[in-house]
Amino acid sequence: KLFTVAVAGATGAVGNEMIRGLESRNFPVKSLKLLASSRSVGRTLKFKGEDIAVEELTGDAFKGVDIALFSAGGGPSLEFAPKAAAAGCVVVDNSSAWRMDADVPLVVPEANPHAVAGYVKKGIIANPNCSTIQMLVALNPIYRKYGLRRIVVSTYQAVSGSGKKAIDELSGQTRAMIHDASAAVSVYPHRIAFNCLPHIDVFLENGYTKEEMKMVNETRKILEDSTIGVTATTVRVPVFYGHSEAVNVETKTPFDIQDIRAMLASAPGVRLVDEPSANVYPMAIDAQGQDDTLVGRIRRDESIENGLNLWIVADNIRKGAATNTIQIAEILAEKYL
Ligand code: A2P
Ligand code: 11C
Repeated sequence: KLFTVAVAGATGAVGNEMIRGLESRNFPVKSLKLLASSRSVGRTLKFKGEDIAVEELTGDAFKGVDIALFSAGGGPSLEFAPKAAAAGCVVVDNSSAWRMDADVPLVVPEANPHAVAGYVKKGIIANPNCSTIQMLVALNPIYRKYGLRRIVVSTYQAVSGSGKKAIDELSGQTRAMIHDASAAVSVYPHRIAFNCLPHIDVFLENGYTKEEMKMVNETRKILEDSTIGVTATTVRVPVFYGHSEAVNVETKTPFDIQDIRAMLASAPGVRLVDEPSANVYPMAIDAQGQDDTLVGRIRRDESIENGLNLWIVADNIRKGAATNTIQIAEILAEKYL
């Protein structure tokens, strides 16, 4: 069966990768609709060698569409996803707008594919935050076998997570600084070139950022386990693509470290990259442009019982956004529509 698919936010960093992913994964597309803001009307984008005109994202754009992949930001998702669903299409939304809605499934295909079935409630499925997705691709097998009491995560996140403007800002600032010129600051509150900002998304009343609380709340929802303790510090670093994470966990039951390695080596979506003696460990430059979640630096945390440390890296635009969204759409297409 072939499907009429729409990409909302098609001109953005994630939208572009969604179009490439539909093509490279050979998604059963009958026809593709590309939607963005009125600013982009008149542009064309390529899909399978053909030019497709960008149309404006409006409530009327979804007639006859079976599946809509949204990555146009939270505001447009809040407004247009229900309109798309009312028009009879299933929305897979990459924004944070719907993730914690009890009637919207939040899915990492490697961890909770069964949750896709819940799309019937609102016609919307949410794609988790990029930092949560890669962490759970790696932790899910450990959770299933040994349980998780607590997760302590620190992230090193690429600027592409903030969209195209931030990619331009890092390259512009880097160029300016190398030429001793002053670097314009606009996307972030401070210079990102040659700097680290312990600040992703907005600060909340509890002193955490929204990005940090997404990691806490989304993890519990996806694993369907509100007993897991999660605490996060999320940091923006001057990297273009690929989020890295230092993850410390405490399992519920004692684990065998060789078993953890063996499990991760065969876990879906994971590539074990862990030969420290040969300087082999996951790096953002190796994660970029591919779909695996790279896991390495696997070692026992000797300061507590049942403690484990890992270093987890993935392409935030691919597995962290576009690829995970398309994988959800693939489950929909194969099993439900
Ligand atoms: P446009 O290019 O027309 O502004 P990024 O995250 O890389 O900045 O991309 C954001 C994507 O979301 C772009 O495709 C952008 O379209 C789209 N977008 C942003 N705001 C809106 C809006 N209010 N209505 C429709 N599309 C939007
Ligand atoms: C970042 N994780 O790297 C963010 C981007 O909730 O979907 C995605 C924000 C979200 O800035």
